[in-house]
Amino acid sequence: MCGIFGYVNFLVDKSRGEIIDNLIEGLQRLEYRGYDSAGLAVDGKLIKDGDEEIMNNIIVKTPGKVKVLKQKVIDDKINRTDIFDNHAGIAHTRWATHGQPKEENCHPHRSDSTKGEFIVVHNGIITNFSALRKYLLSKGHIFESETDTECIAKLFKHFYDLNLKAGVSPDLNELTKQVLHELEGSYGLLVKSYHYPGEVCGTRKGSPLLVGVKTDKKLKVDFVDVEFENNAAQQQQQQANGHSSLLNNHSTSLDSGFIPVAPGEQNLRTSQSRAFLSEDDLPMPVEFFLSSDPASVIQHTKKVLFLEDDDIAHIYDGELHIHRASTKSAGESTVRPIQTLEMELNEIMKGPYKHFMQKEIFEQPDSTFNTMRGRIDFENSIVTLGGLKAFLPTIRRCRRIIMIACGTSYHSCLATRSIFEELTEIPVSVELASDFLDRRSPVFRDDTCVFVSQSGETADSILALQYCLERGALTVGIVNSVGSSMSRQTHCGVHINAGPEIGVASTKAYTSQYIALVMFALSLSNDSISKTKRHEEIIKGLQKIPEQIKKVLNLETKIKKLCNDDLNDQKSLLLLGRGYQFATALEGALKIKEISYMHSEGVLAGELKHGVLALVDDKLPIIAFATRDSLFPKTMSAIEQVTARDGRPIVICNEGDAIISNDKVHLTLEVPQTVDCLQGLLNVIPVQLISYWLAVNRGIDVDFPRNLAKSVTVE
Ligand code: G6Q
Ligand code: GLU
Repeated sequence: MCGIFGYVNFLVDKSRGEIIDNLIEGLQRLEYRGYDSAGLAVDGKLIKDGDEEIMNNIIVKTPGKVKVLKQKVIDDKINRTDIFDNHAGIAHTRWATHGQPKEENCHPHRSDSTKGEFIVVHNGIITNFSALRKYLLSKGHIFESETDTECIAKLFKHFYDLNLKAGVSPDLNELTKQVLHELEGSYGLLVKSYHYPGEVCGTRKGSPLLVGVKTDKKLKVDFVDVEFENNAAQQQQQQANGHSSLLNNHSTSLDSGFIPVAPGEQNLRTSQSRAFLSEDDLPMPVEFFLSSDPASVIQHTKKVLFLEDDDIAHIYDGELHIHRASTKSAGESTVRPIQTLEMELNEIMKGPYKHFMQKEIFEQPDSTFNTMRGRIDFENSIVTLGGLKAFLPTIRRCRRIIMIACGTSYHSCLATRSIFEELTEIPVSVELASDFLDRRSPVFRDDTCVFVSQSGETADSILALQYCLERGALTVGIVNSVGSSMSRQTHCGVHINAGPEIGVASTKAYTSQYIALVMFALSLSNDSISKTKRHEEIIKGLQKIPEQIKKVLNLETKIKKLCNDDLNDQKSLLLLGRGYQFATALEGALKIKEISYMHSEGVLAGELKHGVLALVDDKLPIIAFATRDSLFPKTMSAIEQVTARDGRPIVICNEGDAIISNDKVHLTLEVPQTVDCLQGLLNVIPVQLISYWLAVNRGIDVDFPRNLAKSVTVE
């Protein structure tokens, strides 16, 4: 989990300063993905190396956030004025998996400390790195870091040298294929090398990567052909020699067993990249941006191409070529579309807010509206979800629905499970993706598996998705990020349209996922006459939600004071809820602990008496959700149990509800009333604000809480 960013200019003059600024700005927009270290690599100047002239590299890297890197670039007095009309720069913001955030572990990593022939940035985990490292050490490579990534850089040099020894000067794309053949695990990675000036290769497996394209002129076609390898002969040769991988073959016989790039491949520079030629079929000025997230390229271009797993994007001479690391299988797409992003730059700017999290909390009247826009006909009480329509009959016939997600997204499933079951009369189970996989839970062809994710890239959820696909189940994605792995790999689904969520603590995605799931349940049951009244009630309720959220947001001043006066110095906090509000309690507790680092626990009110009550005294702060629904009397009895032990709960109740004599309640936070199954959409807002203000009061960098990252692309 991290952000990678690359920038290539061709026939567009750029100074080194401008190139570095592009890389740093790109990293800043990716920082939410990982922020323990940052680094970049750009070209230096031509130096003599024996008879040869080579371009040396400038690598700047440092633990800390991108602003520390920015300062380091200034402190290191990197020359900004040299001009390049063709250049490839790469950059990285890290969330460490192997090796602490120390300078030597920061990316980029290099193949060797003398010349830095190959330079790599990587997102993900190489699971066989220990074996590769051992092998490469035995071949004389000297490691400079504790990371798994470094073995990738070393492998590039290793294979490059082996090819040269065999008399072949390999193409960067072919070399990348040889390296990928050795890697196990997940990666999004970029490589540059002075052997290939102005070129970059980017590839992915399990971690996101896309290419943004900026040209003055219109592209000739809005797709790029996939260049499949015609490697039958080479494969046969490999099989004959038993060359499956270095590690299977790491005896001394390696060098003799090594198969260099096939001679024909070295000059395989056919111009199949039709999109990038001008009218007269000559290359045109172009800039390419490689990134983990479209939000970081939007300020430059809206034209992007999302890479698939095993794609290798090879950029050189102003062209983008897509190759495959694996051989072609039947039915595989032969093109990658260049899409136009709908996102606007202001959606990823903080505007007047101090933090993205605050902005996203306050965006909820709009984001919830956008989730419903064009999908609900409020006048006739009809819900239409275009991405699901064709699949509804199959889903209605399914044996059960399994909702699978992690963290906040899991809570949105819990929050809507009951209304799903009530409306569809199909049994619904809700699973944490990691636990679901650990159990190897049985899944069948007549199951419908619903995957809920903001990023659409969460490794646990993607693995669970692959598991369900392999077992033939129908898969549905409820996803925010358009173009993400999950939205592409599921059979059908709904984009929640909440807009980019950048704060690590998920807020607006939760309320939009919640609404998308309710709309899903409504459309599954829209032909049921017995449910008509309930449908109408829920749809009327949904219509009012954006305005009601606005009202709840007015509680901010009261909440700020509560945090300042009463909660700031506390060590622990309980949240009590039952029925629909149990999910709200869990979500509130997650928000509070991840952002303010205060221990907090969501407790099912009915479970209080089975143990948790022992914690209650006159000091422990407790937040209880006591809005009106059928379980209200039971929630009240839980509150009585608390007050009888001198507890003074903070109660979230409906407007004007004098539910308990004032001296027993510490404070009430009143929210408008809505339909029972939607009440959680309003009740969660005060706890989002509590977590935000607790964190601000404690001086925590709200958008970048320690040890976390927005998109968890590692298992
Ligand atoms: C919560 C976090 C986190 C998130 C999960 C799942 O504030 O953002 O719990 O919900 O990591 O992420 P996705 O929704 O992107 O799959
Ligand atoms: N595994 C690599 C490391 O620890 C990459 C981590 C990341 O994705 O940021 O350096």
